[in-house]
Amino acid sequence: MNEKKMHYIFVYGTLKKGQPNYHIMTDAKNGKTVFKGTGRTIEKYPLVIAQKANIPFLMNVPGTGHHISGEIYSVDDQMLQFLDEFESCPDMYQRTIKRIEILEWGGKDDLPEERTAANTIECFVYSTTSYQPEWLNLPHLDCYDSYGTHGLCYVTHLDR
Ligand code: PCA
Repeated sequence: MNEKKMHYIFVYGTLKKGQPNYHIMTDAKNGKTVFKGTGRTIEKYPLVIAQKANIPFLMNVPGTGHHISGEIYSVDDQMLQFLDEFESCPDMYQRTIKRIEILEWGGKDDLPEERTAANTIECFVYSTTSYQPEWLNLPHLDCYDSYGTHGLCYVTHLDR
C-alpha cells in the first residue's frame, strides 16, 4: 500500500486536547491526525496570551521564558495545509521546525525512528516573529490552558 507522508507537529495552545480548537485536529474532513505523545521544547521561549481574542503566542525568541509543554501529533499533508490556513500561517504564525523533548510516547512498539538517543524529536511548531515588542512584558507561561486562573479565555473565531 502507498503510505501517506506524515509530519510531526508539536501543539502548545488551543489545538491541545481539551482546548478550544482541538476539534479542528480530530475532524476527518480536514485530514488525518494521530496523537503520539507529550513533549516540551528543548529551548526556552516566551509563551504569552495576547490580543483582544486572548490568543496564545509562542514568540520565536529562544532563550527567554520557559520550556513549553505540549502534545505531539503526526498529521498528513492535508491536515498540515488545513492547519496552516486555520493558524493564518505565515501572516500571524510561522511554522518552523523545533526540537522537542519527548516526555511520554503513546506505545513502546511505536517509538519513532527519528527519535534521538537523548529522546528528542524535531517537530513543526507555530511560533511568531511578527509580534508586538510589548508582548515580551506579558506573563510568560510554560503550559497553556485557555481556562486557567489568568481568566483570559480564548475567544473563538465565530465570537470575534
Ligand atoms: N494554536 C497552535 C498555535 C497556537 C494556537 O492556539 C497550537 O496550539 O500549537
